[in-house]
Amino acid sequence: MRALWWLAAAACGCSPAASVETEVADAVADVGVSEIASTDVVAAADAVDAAVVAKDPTVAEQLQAIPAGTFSMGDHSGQGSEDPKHPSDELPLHDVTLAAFALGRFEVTNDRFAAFLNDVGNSGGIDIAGSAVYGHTDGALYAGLAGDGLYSRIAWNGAAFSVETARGNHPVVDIRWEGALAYCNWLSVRYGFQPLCDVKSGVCDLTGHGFRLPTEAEWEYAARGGQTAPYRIFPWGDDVNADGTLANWQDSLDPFEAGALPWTTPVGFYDGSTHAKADFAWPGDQQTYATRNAVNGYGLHDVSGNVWELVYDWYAADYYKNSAAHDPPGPMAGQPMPDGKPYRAMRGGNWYNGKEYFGHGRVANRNPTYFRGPLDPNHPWYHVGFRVLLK
Ligand SMILES: [Ca+2]
Ligand SMILES: [Ca+2]
Repeated sequence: MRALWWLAAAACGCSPAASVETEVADAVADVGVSEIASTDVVAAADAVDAAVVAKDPTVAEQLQAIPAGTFSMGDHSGQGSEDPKHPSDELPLHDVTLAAFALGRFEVTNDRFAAFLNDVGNSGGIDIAGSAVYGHTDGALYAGLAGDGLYSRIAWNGAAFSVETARGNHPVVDIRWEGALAYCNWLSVRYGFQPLCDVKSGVCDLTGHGFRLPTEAEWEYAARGGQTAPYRIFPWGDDVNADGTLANWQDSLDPFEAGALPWTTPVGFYDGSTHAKADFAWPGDQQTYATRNAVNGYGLHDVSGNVWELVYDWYAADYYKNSAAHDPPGPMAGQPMPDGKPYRAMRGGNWYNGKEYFGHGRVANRNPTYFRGPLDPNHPWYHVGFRVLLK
């Protein structure tokens, strides 16, 4: 992982400079909002990559430029009715046109989220109460911590946040949508942008330049990795991952399905490598584990499985009937779920459940956080994370 990271940084041809955050902001600001071109996003993403490498050489928000384009959003395989809890939410198919953006190649990790908490904690941006972190000014619950019963691997010792050994490169879980927004705002400020999201109101400026969560449309478009002729079921194609070596789904037999929960895999695990226990300290008995390469056509890892990925949108089952055709922002309000409350959407499936539904990991699959968040019958939120978007 480390070697690949440095190679990727070197390949971008950009040299980390002290003023690189300013350069990034300038690079993005120089292009018109409505006319932002994929090449400009590439330059911005590479520059941010370089800035991240310069500041945080161990782990970083590697960003992948996603070109502008049009695709047919929804269920192309006829499997969108498989989950009886929300059977028809992937139809009708509808064309969506998106401006270019950049998306994190990986789910946000425990190390990165702990770095965020330590940084904003040092500046008084958060409050800690029990085993939970709240925003200081917005009062929102951002994340749970170790000891809250929801299997966070980030701990607070009264002075600093730390991550349990061998869990740093696993995706963060037990976070909330508001915490993801706050993280994106932190990245925006860190790299020279204005924060895009008002955590309290839950509104993000979707046309502004900076970091935020992807919309459902941006997520699905990126998840497909350019596969539109024909459309495919999964980020890698139509292979149903019967041997479990393409993605971390429920009972996929990876070497992390033992020991302490959550049974996440390190981000980027399914890259075609044969991994060694000695390198990962996994709890399973296997000395080696051969993965297949599940990186999608745009270079995104773990799009299917590992952790659910929160998106910006409210969840509404009928949204596809009246979605905007260009850069749809999602419904104005969430559809009330059985408890009467609206919920945000999430994508990509997870390690914990949905075995009968391909881990909920089809690229078209939609899911409200209702079922896997607070209303999960067992352990809410321990399978929910996110990845960031830069636009
Ligand atoms: Ca698994
Ligand atoms: Ca995922």
